[in-house]
Amino acid sequence: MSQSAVAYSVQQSVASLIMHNPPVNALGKAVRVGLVEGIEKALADDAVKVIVITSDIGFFSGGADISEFSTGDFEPNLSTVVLHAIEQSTKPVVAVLPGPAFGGGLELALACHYRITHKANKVGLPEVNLGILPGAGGTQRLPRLVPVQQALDMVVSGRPQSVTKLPSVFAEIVDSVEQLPAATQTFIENLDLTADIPRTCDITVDSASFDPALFEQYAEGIKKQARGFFAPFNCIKAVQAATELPFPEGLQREGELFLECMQTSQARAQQHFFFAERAAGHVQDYDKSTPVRDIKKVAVIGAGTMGGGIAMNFANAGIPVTMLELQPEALEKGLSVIRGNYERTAKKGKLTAEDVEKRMSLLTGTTSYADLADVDLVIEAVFEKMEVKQAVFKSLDEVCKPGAILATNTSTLDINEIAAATSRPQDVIGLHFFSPANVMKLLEIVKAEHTAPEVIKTCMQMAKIIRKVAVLVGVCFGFVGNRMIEAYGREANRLMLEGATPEQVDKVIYKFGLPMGPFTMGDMAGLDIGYFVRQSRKAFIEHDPSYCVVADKLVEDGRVGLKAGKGVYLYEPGNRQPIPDESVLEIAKQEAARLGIEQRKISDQEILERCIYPLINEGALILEEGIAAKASDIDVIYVYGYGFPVYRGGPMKFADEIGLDKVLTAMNKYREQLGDYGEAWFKPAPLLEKLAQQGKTFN
Ligand code: 3H9
Repeated sequence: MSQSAVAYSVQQSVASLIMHNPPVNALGKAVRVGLVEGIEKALADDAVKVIVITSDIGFFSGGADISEFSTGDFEPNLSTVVLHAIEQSTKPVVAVLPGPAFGGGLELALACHYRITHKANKVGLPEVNLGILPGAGGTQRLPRLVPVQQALDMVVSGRPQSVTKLPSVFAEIVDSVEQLPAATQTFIENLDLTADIPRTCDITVDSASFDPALFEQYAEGIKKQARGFFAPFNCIKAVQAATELPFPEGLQREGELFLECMQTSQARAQQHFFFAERAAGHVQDYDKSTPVRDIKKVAVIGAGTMGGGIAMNFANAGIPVTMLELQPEALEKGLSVIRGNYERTAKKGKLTAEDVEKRMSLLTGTTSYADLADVDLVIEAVFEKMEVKQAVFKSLDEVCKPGAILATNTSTLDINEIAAATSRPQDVIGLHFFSPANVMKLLEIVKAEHTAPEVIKTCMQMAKIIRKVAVLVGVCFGFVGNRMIEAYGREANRLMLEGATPEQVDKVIYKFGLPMGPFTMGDMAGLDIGYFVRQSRKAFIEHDPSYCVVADKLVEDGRVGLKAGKGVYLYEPGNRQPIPDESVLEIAKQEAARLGIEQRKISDQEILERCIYPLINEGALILEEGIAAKASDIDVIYVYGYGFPVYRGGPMKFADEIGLDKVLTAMNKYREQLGDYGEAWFKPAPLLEKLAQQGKTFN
């Protein structure tokens, strides 16, 4: 018989409601029903004097069941029915938290009359990350228990807090989870059952305890970091309501603000993204029985920016890394850059001097391949040229022990060809880190034709250890992320030829929500990178004489971007602020005339559609080809690797939200409008056509 979601038992006048809904005790319908029934039973039983709500799994509760949101079935309502019944109980209710309480889980605890937990526990209200706000009284009860500023910080940032930072929330915080049962028993024995029951809703927020200007200032303060987001500002309004309105009205206001958020496409996008991120970890290429190899020692080939960043990930996770460079000076330089990085982090107070030394001690340098004989994983991060990479892999094949995983960090090259340079293609895989590799969360794991399932599984698990979000993809030029970005960069460049200014294009994209537009990004990365790729892919672009011609000219003039003080924009020494340059517009004008392209005023809407829709279209081709297993994987890659706004859910979710029929119509419109160019680049992917015609979505 399956265990019920809330087990009810009575022992020595204490009724226990034990939630059991693995993996995180989400407050789905069964749990909500179980809690209400439990409270009713306990109230009806004269033998019961005290009620305990707790859990028998690692979590107290991870909050409302997010997968139920799309069903619209909220009955019995968590806030107005379940938590109301708990708070209004005429018998004291004690929440005992053996593990974390998030979102609705913490709201449940706050509606109880007493809370007990242990020092190592954490709680939080992360709803803002789902595009909503705490909608079960969290914004009303928390400011009644902790200083208003602290409540605001928790609700608006969504960050979990150590329970030790919230002493006023808990009746008792014991040293360890093992002490909880005994501490609970003693606490209950000592309860004065004749005393008034302390209900959070009866507390009034002391208006003298905060500055009334706080809310406006807070909204102003988060304007930059929360740019484009809707929910954080509603979070502030909800907390403000707790300070201005009696509890019932405040709760009603919270409900209105919650609903307002829930109805936005941002909420749908962010909730999609929550599941997308987790779904990326569910892959078909292996199963539970697939073995995993130990990764206890790693080597990185190449101590440049990329190699150094990759190595730091492992040192940060306590895994020793050998860095190989053939030139001792390059090795020295690489190691000193890493030290400099750590020391800068320490200066900001995020690492101690001891941490720096510990991490540096895990990094050793070598100039000899022979020193890699005993490593479990090697990641190559050398110059992006097939012959160079193949030579490295040949050497690795000669020295590495059997079973060592041989990975390449290539961003464009064919991993099957690299694998063919070895006698063990089953051990070869792509680990495509994004720059700066020690910061960016994304890791594209690229399986080649012969990569063994256990190698894939080991790398997927290893990604978690080094705190990356891994997405498994297949081999093609640029894999998923860079293959799609090519379409976006190409279109930005073409728009400049047609008469848009770089500032206009960058502004449109920035307003859409990316951290910067394509021209600012290109200058920052270095225009020579794209130039080099174009040189090696002439066949791919030869049918389009307009392909990035302005960018090519700039690079040939030495204008390679920020590092040269000039690229598409100009830069003053030591300043990253782009300065528009008329001479670039002049080049665009001349090139347009040479190519017979008539310059015109281009609307912001056209710029947005022409940059984003071809990117989505490429995503559709990638799905059709099986390079990505699911649309949500592409979304994860774009949010974590390219700064696509999470409140749009990623490019494929964005397309779903606006409607695939609209994307298809626009693709066809530009295909017609742009003549040969349109024919070359705006042909809708068959999958887009099919789904649009069927009224379906990518996700
Ligand atoms: C809310 O409470 C609204 C209320 O204010 C108002 C309501 C009226 N629902 O992350 P993991 C699944 S909104 C459904 O890998 P971890 C997750 O998808 C909620 N499913 O584990 C995954 O499934 P799968 C506010 C959920 O240990 C599995 O559980 N709460 C939920 O690394 C394991 O998850 C939040 O925003 C859920 N609430 O991290 C907290 N939570 O195995 C959201 C998890 O099929 N959750 N799942 O892929 C989290 O932040 C993390 O999951 C948590 C555990 C920290 C709890």
